[in-house]
Amino acid sequence: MPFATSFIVFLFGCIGCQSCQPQIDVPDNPDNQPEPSTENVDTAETIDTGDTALEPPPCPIMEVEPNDNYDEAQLVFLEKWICGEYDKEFDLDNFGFQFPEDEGWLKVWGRAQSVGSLSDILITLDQGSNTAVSFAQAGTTDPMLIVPVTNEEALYATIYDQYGGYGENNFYEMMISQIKPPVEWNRNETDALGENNSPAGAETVEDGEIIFGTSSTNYDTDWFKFTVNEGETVQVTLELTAFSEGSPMDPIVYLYDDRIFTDSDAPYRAVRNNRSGEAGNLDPLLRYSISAAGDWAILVKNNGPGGSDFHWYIIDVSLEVE
Ligand SMILES: [Ca+2]
Ligand SMILES: [Ca+2]
Ligand SMILES: [Ca+2]
Ligand SMILES: [Ca+2]
Repeated sequence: MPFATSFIVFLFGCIGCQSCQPQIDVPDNPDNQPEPSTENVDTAETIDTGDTALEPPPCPIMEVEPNDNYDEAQLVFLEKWICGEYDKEFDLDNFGFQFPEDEGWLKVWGRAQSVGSLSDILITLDQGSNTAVSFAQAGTTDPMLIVPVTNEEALYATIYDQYGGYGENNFYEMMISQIKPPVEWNRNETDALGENNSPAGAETVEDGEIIFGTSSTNYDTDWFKFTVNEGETVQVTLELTAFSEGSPMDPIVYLYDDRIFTDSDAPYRAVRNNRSGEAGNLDPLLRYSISAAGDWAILVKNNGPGGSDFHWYIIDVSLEVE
């Protein structure tokens, strides 16, 4: 883990050093992907004293302005609270960091409403061509993103008040941390080249499969299929998990009968967008009873804007034969 090594060298090499110019090492750094600012980060309170009896300081990392674009992004560490404020209308606060392992899961969590701020905050996360945005979670306007990442390129988190509020009552706290995967699955979709982008390319699914997929572009469609035999009745249950576990995706799921394989305009038989009965949960649960023999198709796509490797979902497929 070359980055981890350099990170430690950087961390300890900089303690007490006022002239350090921390840089994120961006491989093949393209011109449109500037490195974070060389502004000094206040490391005074980021040193682990090993004294666990004391309450941790309320804010180990204070925002350093100017940080209004990626050129000026403030280099920050994972697992530390970052605190900042909006001192002008539409103040953009950018923070740059590197993921410490080859790949894993990242959580970016912002707090404003829940800590008494007047701001309604929004967080965007960028890495190379991947972009995600979070406006809110169920039950709070405070955003959270949980996404799979790699360490191939620098990551940037931008946090701002979506209505441009500013002043002493407009502040926020943000934590960026490495976490374990929020969900479990037992297979992946096959979509590197858009193989499943049409009913003709639908992937066969079986009862009990939990498929991990991404809505990798604005136009990505993920098709799956299964067969109902003559004389069978099948209780179909399709449970999507994405938004409720921090994905920026708003999944929608459709069920089609075998007409879709010969007629792209064939109507769907069922569709679900949100979880009925759970206000604010965008993850659908579709139940449908089938007694018509033949091939059936499932379509999963993003019902919201955008698409990237950050826009992940799992679909838990239950096909119960009665
Ligand atoms: Ca600010
Ligand atoms: Ca700023
Ligand atoms: Ca896909
Ligand atoms: Ca696809």
